Amino acid sequence: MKPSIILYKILPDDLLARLEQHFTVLPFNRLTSENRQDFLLALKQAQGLIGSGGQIDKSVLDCAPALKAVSTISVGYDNFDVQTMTERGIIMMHTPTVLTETVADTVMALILSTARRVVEVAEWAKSGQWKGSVGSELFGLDVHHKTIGILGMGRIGLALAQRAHGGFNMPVIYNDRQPNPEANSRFNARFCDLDTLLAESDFVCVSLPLTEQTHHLISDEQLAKMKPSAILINTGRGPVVDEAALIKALKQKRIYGAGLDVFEKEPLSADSELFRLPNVVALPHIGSATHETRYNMAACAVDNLITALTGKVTVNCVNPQVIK
Ligand code: 8YV
Repeated sequence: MKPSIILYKILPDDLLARLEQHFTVLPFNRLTSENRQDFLLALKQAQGLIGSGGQIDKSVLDCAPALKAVSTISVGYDNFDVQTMTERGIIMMHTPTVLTETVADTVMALILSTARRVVEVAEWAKSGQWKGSVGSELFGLDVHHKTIGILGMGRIGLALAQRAHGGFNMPVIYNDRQPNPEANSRFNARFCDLDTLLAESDFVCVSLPLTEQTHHLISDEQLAKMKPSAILINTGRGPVVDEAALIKALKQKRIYGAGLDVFEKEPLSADSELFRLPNVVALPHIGSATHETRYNMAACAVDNLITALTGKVTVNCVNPQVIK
């Protein structure tokens, strides 16, 4: 008999078929409060879990006595209780690498759209106000040759440094737990402490995962250290930035603007002030959302689950100590 797995995301037909070759698939399009009881019931027999979105915490894991592997269709795994999974010998897989370039493109899109006020000016033109050449009240800021400060020099940080250095002639500075020799040698990037990065950067780009250490890493004190002409970009995780502090800094024009793809609570409420501030570009968490990359992420997650339940895991495992 094939092992049972739960799928909580809609997959392209070919990927669903790939899963079905190996497993009996119990599908939930996505996890909602309405289907939670059915999901918890199905978990009793599931050996695998694959999807994205939803909180897989201890209360969920307690309902999953047969669970052996979890495969998230994302690089981030802050919504999983990995510690409990590790204690119980459950393998946690994720999808790094396949989305790196696409997310770095999204960061550049936010840098360009905030600095050059792309959304604001396009709306202005669309509303019929374009009667002659634009005046200085609609001018933006240059991007090329400005200093980019990257918080988190992982895969995405490196891909961003490549774009900024090679494409836009931007000096790159960065902060992380430790220096990244590849960033230094390939992009002449300079490792510095957080305070220096905040004080010197024209663009402060957050590319960090959410952990206890990164929660509200950017708050009042840090925003106060940024230049008034600087722009904050967050494509990592919303809670790394204290949103109330950011809104205050933006309203008081203590910083020039913000480009945000992630928020403390998603979906961001339509009432959020972030949607009303002209110096903010707020995207609905589209960092990896292209046809190609979302397909590649789903394919990677499917292969990850098949490997975790039927083969030998060598890559993409968050808690390799479980395998050893
Ligand atoms: C995903 C992400 O789009 O991979 C991540 O960690 O934040 C995004 O790429 C998101 O998790 C929805 O699948």
